This record gives sequence, C-alpha cells and structure tokens, in this order.
Amino acid sequence: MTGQARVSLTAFIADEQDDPHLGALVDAVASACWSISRIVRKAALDGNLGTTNCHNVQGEDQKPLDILANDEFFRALGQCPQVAAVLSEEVGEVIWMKAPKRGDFTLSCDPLDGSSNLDANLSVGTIFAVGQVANDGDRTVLKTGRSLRCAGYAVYGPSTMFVLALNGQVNGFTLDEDADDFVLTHPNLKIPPETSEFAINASRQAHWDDAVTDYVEGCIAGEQGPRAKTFNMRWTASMVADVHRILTRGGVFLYPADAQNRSQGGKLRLMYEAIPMAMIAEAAGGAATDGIAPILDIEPQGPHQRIAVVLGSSSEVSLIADGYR
Ligand code: P6P
Repeated sequence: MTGQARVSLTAFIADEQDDPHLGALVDAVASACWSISRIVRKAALDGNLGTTNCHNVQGEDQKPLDILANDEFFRALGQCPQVAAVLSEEVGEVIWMKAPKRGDFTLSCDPLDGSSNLDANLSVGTIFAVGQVANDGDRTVLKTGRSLRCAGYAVYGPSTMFVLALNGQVNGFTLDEDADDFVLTHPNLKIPPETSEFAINASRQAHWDDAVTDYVEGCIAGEQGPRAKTFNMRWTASMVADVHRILTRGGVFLYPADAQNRSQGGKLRLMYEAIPMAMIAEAAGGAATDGIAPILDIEPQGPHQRIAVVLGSSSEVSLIADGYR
C-alpha cells in the first residue's frame, strides 16, 4: 500500500454513513468475522474439523465450525442494541433480540458458507445482509433485496477480507492482524461487463435445462464455437470464493434450478446467500438473476427459501436470461 493513505473500515464507515448505529453494526459484524477467521485458522489444532453428526435446518451435516461461527455472530450482534432480529442459516426460525422499533436493524447471515471445504483447507466465508425495521412493532423480515441498507461478506483465504456493498459501491478491506484493523485495499470494486470465465458445478449437467446446457456448451466450444472465444472454468464449491474471484476479475457464477433440485427451488438460499451477493454484484456494476428475473426484485416467501442464481458480468447474465426466454 505504498503511497496510498491508510483507511480503516471504521473510519470509512464513519465517513460514508450519517447513521452512527449502522457504523456500529458493521463494526460488530466485522469483529465477528475477525473472530471467525481466527477460529477457522486454528480448526485443525483445536480439533474442530470433521462433522458433529448433527444436521442444520437444511438437513445438511453441521460442522463444528458452523456452530462456532453462528455462536460468534450472535455474540457480536447481541452487543448491538439496534439489532432487532437475526435470520441465520444455522437456526430454524428468525431470532428476535428485542421488540422492533423503527430504524432497528434485521440481519440475515450465513455464518460459515462453504464449510464442506474446511477439511481440505480451502477458502470459506461469511455472508450477511442488513435490513431495517420500517415502523415500531413491524416484524417483517422477509423483504426484497431492494430494501437492504447494506450487504457483504468475509472471505477466509490467503488473507481475510471484508467486502461491503454500501451506498451503491463495493469496497474491500484486508485484515491487518498487526494493527488490529481492516484496511481499505480494494476501493470501488467493479465487475467487468464482459468475461471469458464461468463457474458452475459441471457434474450436474445431466439435470440442466437446455438454456444452461446451450450456454455452457457455447463457452466450451471456444474459438470455433458460437462465442468465437476461449473460456476458462472455475468451481470452488464456496460461493464466497467464487463471487470474490468474479469481483476481482469478472466472470459468471451459475447455480441453476435443474431437474433434480427444482422441486426445492434450487440449491442456494435466497435470504442469506443470493440476496446479499446480488446486492454486491449490482453495486459493482454486474447483474444477478434467478436465470431470468433480478434476484433483488424477488419477494421472499420463507426464511430458508432456495433459489436459482446466475450472477456476475452483466453481458453473460443477460445472455443466459435470453436463453431461458
Ligand atoms: P455443490 C456451499 O455449500 C454452497 O452453499 C455454496 O457456497 C456453493 O457455491 C455451493 O453450495 C456448492 O454446491 O453442489 O457444488 O457442493
């Protein structure tokens, strides 16, 4: 960071936001992510790998770190008097921390996304979205993503980064353990509209709709195919890592509804995976749909509702939507 002025997350939020309560909340979320980063880094040493033989509300194996990360998130948010409710992937129901008052915050979070990668020491992350109570006593948590105040994620990779979409901009902060601080290292992140990289779990090809099959085959056909260019493919099975890569160099991420998961609505969860990542993608100049419709316009029907996700470089997201029409 030679020559660049050093801007901490706390200072950045104070400058960007006239609401001191939002600044305090973002600081608390960042502090929880910092603690989760430490817990993740020491998992093997502390005997926290493997599985608990318990299942979360999704029916998925719960890892020890899923539970520890969730506990850490609730600890941090419990210290924020303006947090009225928390919806977590790890908890069946919305947890009300207090009687909702106008201006209080509601949080949706995936405390540890991609935890199946932990035993392989691959990148995982935390995803969150911040909504606001419209009126005293209003217990509406399930709102469209258009109403969010901010959204973001932490990615626990070679470095721990905290990425925040606020006021129509996406900024990336890197954890400086020596200075006990997150420092602005990636200002005003933008997703290029064009790309030559796509991310999909290709093992599900037999279940895909024609629109997805045609799109992926068009990319793989390369210079001689309809796209007349060579594409690369990546799939980390960790949404935070895939989305972070797309934010840093472009690309398109697809987890489509298919013949096998359509009855559930898809695989990824709307409230704490798709909506926060869609807000980040759009604030960075990209796009995010359920294949056709913008994810931020979708009216949630349930706390753990699943949805198809196509997200990233806007020209690719549009091309895929055209294929579905
Ligand atoms: P698959 C992780 O479990 C997750 O929710 C996302 O982070 C990731 O993109 C996806 O599921 C991976 O799914 O079917 O490839 O294991």
